[in-house]
Amino acid sequence: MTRLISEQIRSIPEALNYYDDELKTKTGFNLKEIAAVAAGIKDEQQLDTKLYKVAVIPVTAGLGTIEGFSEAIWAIAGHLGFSAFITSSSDVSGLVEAYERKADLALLADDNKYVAINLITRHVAENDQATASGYCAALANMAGGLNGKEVLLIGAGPLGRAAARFLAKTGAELIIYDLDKKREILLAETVRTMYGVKAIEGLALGEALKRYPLIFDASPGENIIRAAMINDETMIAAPGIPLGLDSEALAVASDRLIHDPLQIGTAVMLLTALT
Ligand code: 2YJ
Repeated sequence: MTRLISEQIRSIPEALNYYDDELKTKTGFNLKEIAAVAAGIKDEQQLDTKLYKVAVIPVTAGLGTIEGFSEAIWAIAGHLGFSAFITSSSDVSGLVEAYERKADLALLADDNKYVAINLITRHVAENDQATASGYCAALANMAGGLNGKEVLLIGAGPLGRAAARFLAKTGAELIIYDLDKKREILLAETVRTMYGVKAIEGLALGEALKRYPLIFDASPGENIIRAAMINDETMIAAPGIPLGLDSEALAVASDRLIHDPLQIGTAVMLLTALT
């Protein structure tokens, strides 16, 4: 899993309203609405998020805290209406503080795992699953539904495997690509046998990109999607960090691209942990 860096997340708090507008234009739904769809919450208007206290706990384990990380996820929780605070201590003391201040939910991440924990019900929502389901909902809305459509899934790591499960549930047929051919074949087999959905493997990436305009990029590959491989029908859900599109491809697809480092995943985690 790629560790985020400050430059990727610094502007999140001030850009949340703008991001809502962008998501609404591209998918018809804002951040909270996409998260509600992904979390299976039918009537998002009825969900009074301000009743729930969210404690954001900085974690120093591994490579330490990332400047701006706690502030970014605190801002996302606040944007969804939650009563959020960042604990003044980190790690175990931060967890104690979360309980002492009667938090309902805790958000915390080390270098490998990012979770929302419902401190009352013990429900744990994990970032890969939440990100995959949120981006799947966003792509489905952008494309007017995925049932019976072919989706190219790039990346068969933890995020890609989670995405395959959510995409299969929409009724999409999958084309799986990974640099690691063993992982690619294994995921295609899983999709066919466990999810009962058509899945193709074995295509070259350039060929697959040219043939299939609906793309879920769950890979950490940089500049793997180039302008010559896509066109004005291409729609891309790209939770992978860094972004897979090079600058020319970005110019072609930016109006039909969903990509952010934390917002959709965090929003889905919070709403999922409530359910
Ligand atoms: O508390 C802190 O500031 C740090 N311990 C945060 C660590 C953040 N973790 C990561 O960047 C992981 N790779 C998970 C990110 C998930 C984004 N999809």
